[in-house]
Amino acid sequence: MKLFFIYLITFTLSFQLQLFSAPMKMIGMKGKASDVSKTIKVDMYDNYYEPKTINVKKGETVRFVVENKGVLVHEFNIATMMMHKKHGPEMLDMMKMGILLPNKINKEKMKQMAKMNPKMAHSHANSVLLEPKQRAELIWKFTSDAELFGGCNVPGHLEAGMISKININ
Ligand SMILES: [Cu+2]
Repeated sequence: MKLFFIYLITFTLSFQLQLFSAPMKMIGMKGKASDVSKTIKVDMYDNYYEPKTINVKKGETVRFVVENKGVLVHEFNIATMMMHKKHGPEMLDMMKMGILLPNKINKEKMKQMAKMNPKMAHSHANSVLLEPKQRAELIWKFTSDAELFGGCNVPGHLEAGMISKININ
């Protein structure tokens, strides 16, 4: 009987996780390089982005060239405010496990932990996580009208003002 409840709880939890991943479609989708019609440069500092406002058109595929010009690890994550709030605790877990250090990402540890919990691999199509001086590209297709923000979910950064509004016209 006890075992049955454990199965039931596990099933319910995995079902809820699927529901949580549903909003991903609400924010758009990973874009194709061949569809890119605009490139936007995003510079990351401690703790803010340049630019603070990002203008895109609905249906447009944008290449974001993100560069970390600060001395801390930063993320550029495209999401709704609700998704940013949910993502924060995941980053805090990464910090507690020693994967995410203030100015460095422990990639070895990240690989080890990801074997047990894929979330720890921190690989999302809608975000990049960069060490100081690193640069990466993110191609995103904006297909929805959801209110989106580029945000950094490294603990404390979003609250400190590391957030840019994305206007979809
Ligand atoms: Cu940050």
